[in-house]
Amino acid sequence: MRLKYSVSNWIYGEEGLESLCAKLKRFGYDGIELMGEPERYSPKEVKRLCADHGLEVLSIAGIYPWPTEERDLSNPDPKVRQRAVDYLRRCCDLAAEVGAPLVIVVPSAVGKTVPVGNPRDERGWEEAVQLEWGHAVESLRAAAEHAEATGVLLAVEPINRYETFLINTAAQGLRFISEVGSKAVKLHLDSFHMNIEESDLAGAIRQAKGVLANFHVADSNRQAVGRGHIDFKGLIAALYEIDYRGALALEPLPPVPDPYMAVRFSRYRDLLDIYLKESIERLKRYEAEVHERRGQ
Ligand code: LER
Ligand code: MN
Repeated sequence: MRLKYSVSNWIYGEEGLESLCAKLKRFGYDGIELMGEPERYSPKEVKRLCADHGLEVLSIAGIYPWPTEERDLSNPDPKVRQRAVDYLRRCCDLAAEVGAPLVIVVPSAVGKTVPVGNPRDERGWEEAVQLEWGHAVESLRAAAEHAEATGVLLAVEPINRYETFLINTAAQGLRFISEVGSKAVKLHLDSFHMNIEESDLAGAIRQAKGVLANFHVADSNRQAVGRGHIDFKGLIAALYEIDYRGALALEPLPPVPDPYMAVRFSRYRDLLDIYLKESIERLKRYEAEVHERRGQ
């Protein structure tokens, strides 16, 4: 078995799919992680462009920028949650139509570092976190019914404490998934966030055996693989150990605090190209070394 490599296209902001597909193929990627914007894409056109370039849509990246009244799965307001569940259902439809196996889910939203109401005391904080956790579990259960019906998985992404208050670690993600209790709900991990939150990155991967469905790659400083200090060879060895069958989706970003802001800056496009080229060269070399060592 060999890992598949893709790039999450939201990092390129408005860049069109045609030029992006050509670029990814040239760099040696197998596929694309498509931005979860169902109104923006014609599934037929996406499939045609990918087929023309010999690429697959390997995942859909749900987009949850805070503040939002549309995409917050844990929000205390039931109308906001309902719209977020509807959004996830539309993402599942998009995934099914373009042949992608999964949709990434961040409950609640990216950049929402305090629960709604911003409680200032310890008890108020605990209660608000528990409340939003429970709401997120219910929202995922509702979305999972549709995921199961469309044959798509939902992959929950823990992100670091500076981007969410709710799910930061693989262990929390696994607990959340078991509370949801649907076979369509799996785990997604991201090396950049893991480097901040996990004490043992390879150990977290091993803990997720059988549940890990997708994986984001950026180095410790969110730059190209090799420009920070993450041991990617060790991570690939752990992925081999758990017989991981998902993809490695590159998600490096320019040095700005809000990831969704970064994508509006066209001056970073060339830098991202360099990151993507460097990253795949290094990852494939590490994978070849792991492969050889395991005699596979
Ligand atoms: C945000 O930091 C991130 O890692 C994205 O993958 C959120 O879905
Ligand atoms: Mn990510």
